[in-house]
Amino acid sequence: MIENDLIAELKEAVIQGIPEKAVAAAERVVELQMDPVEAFESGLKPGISEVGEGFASGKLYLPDLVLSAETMKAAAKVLEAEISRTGTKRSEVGKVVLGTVQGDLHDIGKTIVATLLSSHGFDVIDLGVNISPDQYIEAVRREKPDVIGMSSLLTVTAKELGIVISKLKEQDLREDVKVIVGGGAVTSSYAEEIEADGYGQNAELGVRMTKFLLSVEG
Ligand code: B1M
Repeated sequence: MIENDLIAELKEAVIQGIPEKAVAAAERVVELQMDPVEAFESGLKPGISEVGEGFASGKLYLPDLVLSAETMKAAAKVLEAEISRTGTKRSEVGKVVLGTVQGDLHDIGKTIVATLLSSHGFDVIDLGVNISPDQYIEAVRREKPDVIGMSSLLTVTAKELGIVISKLKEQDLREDVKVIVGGGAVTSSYAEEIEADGYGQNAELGVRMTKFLLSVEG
């Protein structure tokens, strides 16, 4: 079946680090009107996970990781444009400030969460990567969001999530915003431990959690 072949091709392209191949497959996904989120989660993501495992076991090196990440980003851009194009066009249902925590430069997962939230009608302020607790606090004061979303991929940066929550409490801002956390370094039990309001194992579940916390239907 063409659809399964394309999913496999996306995965292979990321593993091999060939952006042209990944972009071509992503464009076919769009042409065939396949679900872009599904293509991201079932094609690109397992591809980059496999590369991550190769890196962890010493079979692959940092340049391999960089090349595969660039490949993934190139294809993700095509899918993200499609997610935005086909997204629900309606008045904003809530405001979300999003970022990857201090010390962490991984942005692929956070960006897909941002795209998906926007496509569901949320007003998303993407702060970027390496966001310090003070930057989150400033953004809460400035933007008055309903939700702060934080992503952490590194074990050493996961503690930053708790630090931001403590700072919110210190500054009497904790009651003003819901906090949702996600990323490879985070588990639901860790989210509970640091008293986040919600956890998203993937982008789709992150969006569902955001809607649930803000009582948004659909
Ligand atoms: Co990095 N890296 N990396 N890396 N890298 C990991 C995370 C690692 C697990 C790889 C490994 O060893 N197996 C490992 C961390 C180990 C650990 O701490 N336990 C690691 C390491 C060690 C490092 C460096 C230290 C390597 C070095 O320099 N020696 C370095 C650190 C740099 C830094 O951040 N300070 C580094 C660098 C890099 C690259 C720059 C090469 C590149 C990132 C490029 C970029 O993002 N622009 C990179 C990559 C690509 C990875 C892996 C292979 C893939 C990450 C990714 O994009 N995944 C990763 C291994 C892995 O994850 N399997 C690895 C795909 C993405 C869609 O998934 O981000 O989890 P994810 O997002 C998901 C969900 O988690 C969820 O939705 C998304 C969609 O499903 N989600 C949320 C994410 N955020 C959410 C927020 C929400 C809700 C859901 O609500 C707010």
